[in-house]
Amino acid sequence: MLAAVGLLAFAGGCASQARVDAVVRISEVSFAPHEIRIPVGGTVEWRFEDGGLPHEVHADGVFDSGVLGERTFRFTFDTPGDVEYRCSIHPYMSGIVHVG
Ligand SMILES: [Cu+2]
Repeated sequence: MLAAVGLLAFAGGCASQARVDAVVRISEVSFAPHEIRIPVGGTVEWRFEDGGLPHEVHADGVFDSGVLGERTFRFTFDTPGDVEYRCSIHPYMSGIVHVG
């Protein structure tokens, strides 16, 4: 019951935000988890938690977070398919979103 009340309070506080279907943490120069699956229309949130080290999450022609230090970036995927993305600053950082 207490948990339900807490969840309602959280949802109320974020009423203007899209629901987040998956979270990817950016730390130690990598994306975790590397691979995620979301429904069509789902939103992914990337959390930049690498001590202020800048990263830029980028998928060609789909989205680009811009260079960020400690912030979050969200993107909503409206098209089914697989979207591979990388960090523009560290090209060996990569991840994939399976949509649908
Ligand atoms: Cu990076």
